[in-house]
Amino acid sequence: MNTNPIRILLCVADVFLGEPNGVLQLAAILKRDGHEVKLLALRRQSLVHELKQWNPDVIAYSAMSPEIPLFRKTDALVCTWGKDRRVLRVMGGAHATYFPHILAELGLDAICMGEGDRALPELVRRFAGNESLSGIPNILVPGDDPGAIRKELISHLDELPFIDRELYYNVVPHYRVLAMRGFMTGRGCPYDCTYCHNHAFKKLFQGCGKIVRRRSVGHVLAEMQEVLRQAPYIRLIRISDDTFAHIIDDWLIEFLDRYKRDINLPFYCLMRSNTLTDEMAKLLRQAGCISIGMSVESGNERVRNEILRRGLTDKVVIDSFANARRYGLHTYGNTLLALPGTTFADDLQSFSFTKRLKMTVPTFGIFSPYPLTRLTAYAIDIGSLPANFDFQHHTGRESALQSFSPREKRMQLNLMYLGTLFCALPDSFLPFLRMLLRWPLGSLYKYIGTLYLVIRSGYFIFPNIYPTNPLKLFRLLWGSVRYFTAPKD
Ligand code: B12
Ligand code: SF4
Repeated sequence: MNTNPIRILLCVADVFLGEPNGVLQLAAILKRDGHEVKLLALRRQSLVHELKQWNPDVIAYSAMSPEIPLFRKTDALVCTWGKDRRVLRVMGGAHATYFPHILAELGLDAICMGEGDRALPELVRRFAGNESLSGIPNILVPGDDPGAIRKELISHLDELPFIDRELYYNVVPHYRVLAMRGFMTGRGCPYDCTYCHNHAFKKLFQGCGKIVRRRSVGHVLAEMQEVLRQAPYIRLIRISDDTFAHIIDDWLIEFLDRYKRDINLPFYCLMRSNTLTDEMAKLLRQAGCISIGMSVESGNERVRNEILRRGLTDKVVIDSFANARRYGLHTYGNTLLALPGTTFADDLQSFSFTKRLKMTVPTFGIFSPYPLTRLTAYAIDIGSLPANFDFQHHTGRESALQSFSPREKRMQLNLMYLGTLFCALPDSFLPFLRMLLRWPLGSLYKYIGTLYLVIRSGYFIFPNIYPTNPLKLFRLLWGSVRYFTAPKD
């Protein structure tokens, strides 16, 4: 127990229908050390009010790259408020991990590259004791070389306390009625898809221990049981790992077996086509799985494997969705549009391929470049992005690539909004879709498409989790539509 409690304000840009695991994990650890912690969602709550009323000692930002403009404004307010105070300003999360220049750019006291579970409490301890902040693994302070700092991974995830969900419900009390809770059974992903952060993470933390780690089955189930005791109305468990069941091993067999026995609730998890064999689909179904997330990303085999490095033939993808259907698993998955090295014709091919898969809820997204990923480097190499591309200012939804014309960018956005709906319609509607794509009605399509997506996912992917009270239901649905359609900062 700490004798000198510190007040830590954990700031995220926003929260959505799922627990923000990273910050809730950090909160639980900091509280275990005796500190006071609050979570603030900047797009929903007043920072100024919180600063004045609560007077925090540590302002801890958790940021993704597109959120940086919002954090820049936030930090300016914090600096003004804190100019005569002793305040520690630290940033962690994906952006600080892959873009450490943010430390100097914002003049922060420290940033955290990678996992903060040990780093942040140690930083806070040293701040409280007026000790030097240098030399903490994963922490970069002014003057440090990002390539030279000591790095570490948490090897035994069971040593971490369960995440502090209450902080999340303090921010969004109306989400408490949702009959679904999310859990992570491990960290890391064994694959290297070029658009995702995982390969960059592996490179940064190579030699620091195992990247793909599991909690023990008992630890995960104990957390589920504790949450269910407090919220016995839960009807669905969401397993939030990047890829849940990548191999049928002893851990998975034990987990599925004990889950069925001790929890026995329907669950949703994220999968990858190569792992959803007939045997895997059957095992998941027997344990209670009712829906899975399984993305396609490109309908063109060459793009999927050469540009995205997914290592998935068309046949593997088609078979995996057939396996899901055979065992009654509803599927939710994303297909990326506007990829570097492709044309708008490839986007249309991706749409047609996705439609053929008969996915329950297919979604479409526009490729967005993030720092340190191979796909961003490729986009720069082929001249689709300038070498000095500013990740922190690309907050818009349309493609950042200069290889697409403004008209193509508009059609890609229209396809993103209308794709889910038209996948459910017969092929005879396709000429109508092509016509709609050309019209400048993106704002209208955005609302129609998002509403359809939210309702369809609610019905098939996350069933029975919404409140029956019409007012509460409306609030939740409208909240989702607003989250997806809100202008980016
Ligand atoms: C769940 C999730 C979300 C959720 C919740 C986000 C959240 N706050 O947790 C939601 C749906 C809100 C979300 C949204 C988006 N996401 Co997201 N998301 C994820 C995902 C899949 C899991 C996050 C997670 O729970 N990880 C597990 C926990 C344990 O790790 P963690 O969150 O990284 O936290 C640890 C460390 O980072 C660190 N840490 C984190 N914060 C802080 C703060 C401090 C002060 C310190 C010291 C340490 C620290 O300590 C934590 C514990 O070890 C990650 C991929 C991944 N596996 O991480 C992508 C990821 C973070 N998302 C990403 C992106 C791009 C987005 C979107 C921008 C996508 C989009 N185009 O709309 C949006 C943001 C929308 C917006 N606000 O504008 C990227 C970020 C890339 C980047 N360079 O920023 C990732 C890495 C996926 C990817 N593409 O590779 N996301
Ligand atoms: S399988 Fe998913 S989580 Fe893993 S590297 Fe590929 S995109 Fe990222």
